[in-house]
Amino acid sequence: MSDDYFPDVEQILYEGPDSGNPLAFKHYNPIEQVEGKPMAEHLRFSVAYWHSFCNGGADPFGSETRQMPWISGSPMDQARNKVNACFEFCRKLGVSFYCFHDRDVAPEGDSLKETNKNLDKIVEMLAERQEQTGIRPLWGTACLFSHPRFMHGAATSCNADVFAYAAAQVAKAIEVTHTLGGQGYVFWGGREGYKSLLNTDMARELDHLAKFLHMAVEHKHKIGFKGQLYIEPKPKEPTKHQYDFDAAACHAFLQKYDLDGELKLNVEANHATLAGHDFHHELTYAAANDMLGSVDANRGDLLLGWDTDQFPTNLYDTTLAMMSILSAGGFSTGGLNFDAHVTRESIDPVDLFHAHIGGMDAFARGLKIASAMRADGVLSDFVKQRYVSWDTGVGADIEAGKVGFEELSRYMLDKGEPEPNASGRVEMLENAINEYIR
Ligand code: XLS
Ligand code: NI
Ligand code: NI
Repeated sequence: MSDDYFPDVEQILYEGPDSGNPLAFKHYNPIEQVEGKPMAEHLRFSVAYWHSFCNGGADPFGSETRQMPWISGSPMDQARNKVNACFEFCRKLGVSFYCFHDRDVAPEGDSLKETNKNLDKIVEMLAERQEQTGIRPLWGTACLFSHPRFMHGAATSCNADVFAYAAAQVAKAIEVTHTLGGQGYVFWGGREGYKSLLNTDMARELDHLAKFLHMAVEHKHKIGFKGQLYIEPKPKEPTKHQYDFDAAACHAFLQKYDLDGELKLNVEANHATLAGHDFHHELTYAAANDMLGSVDANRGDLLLGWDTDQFPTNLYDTTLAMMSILSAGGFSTGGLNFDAHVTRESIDPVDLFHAHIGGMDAFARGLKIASAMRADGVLSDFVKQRYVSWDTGVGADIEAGKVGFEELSRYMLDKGEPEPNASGRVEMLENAINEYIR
């Protein structure tokens, strides 16, 4: 196994909270049992190929700042180098999953045929490295937003040929994900939205998007791919309005088009905040509707209105996220994918390790804190008690569908006034959480 790109970094190990070694885990101990399962199985960390091995630090105001040592030679040489970099990195970090777009792993050729050939060659190499290491895709996806052909969108393009091109590309991307033993496949609607309503037939575009997803479902079953399909909500950027706005909008769309049995949600922290929600809200909404599939673990900057894709470091957020995930029964096919890149001023390959170690430790602590709170029933006992009026009497009758407006009118006319309300105790609960975040 090659040791070419991170020669100064050894295997990252768990050294415990007292360790002063920046290249060690202080909290993430993959084999430590939490609620009857090793941490590694709870968290199912994944490295994002695009951010870690393709992102040179360019932003809308400036060019790349990082000279990544694997970016050298022809486009196909670079693709091969990236495979080596990815597997060396994941192996040393101790992460079993990676996520990729088709165009992150292999370059476009002059025709779709040539592009598919490039992809096949690199997929062969990925499969070999997977065989040697046991590392595999958490999910695959297709890049339907970078090339100028997708300027009006892909499945929602006004150009039917672009829809057809996107269909061919996604068919191939699902096949490749299947070949690599991927656990899932994600649809992020890169440019599925609009810049201006003045030139947009919204109803027609939404119908087309649904048709596209139905075709993908059909193809998935045809080739025998058992992985989970996900849709990834995001409200804006690059378009001013993305159709997959948030978890609720996606759920409504999937229900309207009878797709909710086939797709779940891949919830991203930074997309939640862009939608004006917090991460906890999006996770809770998804879980409440049995739609929580996987998570893109990152963080935005609340003072910047865009998808900064920073690494998660906020313990309050990771604790509440793990609360939602544990209450929903944990991940099955999904996991925590670091859809995040190091900042533009972090230019050394070792920074990738610091970033991931921090994110993994932040989620490990979130997991332990959430689990301790669950064991003590900190929030759940209070919430249960808060709804106690629904467990018997009129509340139970309403939930069981035994009464209507007529019965309830009679009941209240008799009684006169409802039972007095109890305090919501928000501050007490906030304090309780802080007692556990140590
Ligand atoms: C972009 C999305 C993207 C998806 C995969 O904002 O987060 O990275 O996760 O296409
Ligand atoms: Ni994402
Ligand atoms: Ni994003």
